[in-house]
Amino acid sequence: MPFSIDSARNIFPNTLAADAVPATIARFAQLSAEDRLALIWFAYLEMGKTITIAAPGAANMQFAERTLAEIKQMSFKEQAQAMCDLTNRADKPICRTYSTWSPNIKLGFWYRLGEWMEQGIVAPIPEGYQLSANAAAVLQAIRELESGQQITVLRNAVVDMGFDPKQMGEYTRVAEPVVPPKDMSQRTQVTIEGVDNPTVLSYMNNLNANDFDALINLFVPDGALQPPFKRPIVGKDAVLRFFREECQNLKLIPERGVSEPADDGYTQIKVTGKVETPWFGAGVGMNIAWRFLINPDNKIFFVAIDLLASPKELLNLAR
Ligand code: 45D
Repeated sequence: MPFSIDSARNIFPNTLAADAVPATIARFAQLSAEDRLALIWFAYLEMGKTITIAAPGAANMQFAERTLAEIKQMSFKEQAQAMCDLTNRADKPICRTYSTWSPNIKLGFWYRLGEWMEQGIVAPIPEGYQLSANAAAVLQAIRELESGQQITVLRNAVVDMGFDPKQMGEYTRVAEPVVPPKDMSQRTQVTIEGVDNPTVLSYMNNLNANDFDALINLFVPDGALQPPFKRPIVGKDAVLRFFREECQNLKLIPERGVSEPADDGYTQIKVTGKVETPWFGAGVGMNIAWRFLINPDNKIFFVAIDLLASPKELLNLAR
């Protein structure tokens, strides 16, 4: 039977993803807006003691500047309301603007608000704010996650704010400019213990070089990529857009893998290793698996990227 995207999702079913992440996010979503804001504030302060977040570059910030300037003008009461509106996904102009932004612009916006809250320019979380019992339990659950899972929860909270884009009709997406691919002389080549498939190696090397045009040519036209905890993104156009909007300056550090024949002349390949985001650099190495399904012409039909449950999973190459 030929592979479908749906059947491809089940290759290497023993892969243990960090289910604590979606579970924590679901609990977080049940809390009141005030609790959610305060909880992220406390989590962010605590994480800041052990991991350093890089200041967003000007390219990330330029599109948020006008909205940030508006917020700066507001009274504390209006600022607190605007932050609650964003959290509540209210139908307000600021929430609609926010929804047009790529994840990195949203993260840069909150990074700046966080600085301003600390400096007293933006309404702080009230001193002595008491989290509800549920919120305190969610904060405790976040404390117990490993750092790669913590930043995933935080990123998700930020990405999910703003008005629901599905209810916005036509709108122009706003993302930071795409940087040119790395010069050939600057590129590095990965090696993967147990895997020498040239498509997989090119995938890693092109993504590390921000060479998204070369990268997308490794896929079949109706190929798909499934990011951690997401549905597959299907088709070259959509996958390329995702690379350009969300995948700049990642560092993929694959370590080992296994390759074996699948039905119809396809090859299934699982690779495990680390990924670093430009926001935290080498400070946070996320434990990742890539599960590739490669067609007989050596093109990528499907690849899933999983955030792993624990470092132990890096050694799990069972089929
Ligand atoms: O609400 O092979 C305050 C793909 C107040 C591509 C705040 C990939 C309250 C293919 C604290 C100020 C991408 C899938 C808020 C590989 C409040 C591929 C602020 C994987 C919100 C490998 C909070 C890539 C702030 C991966 C400022 C797995 C929070 C990338 C900032 C993962 C949080 C990247 C930040 C992750 C989180 C990045 C900056 C998880 C960044 C997370």
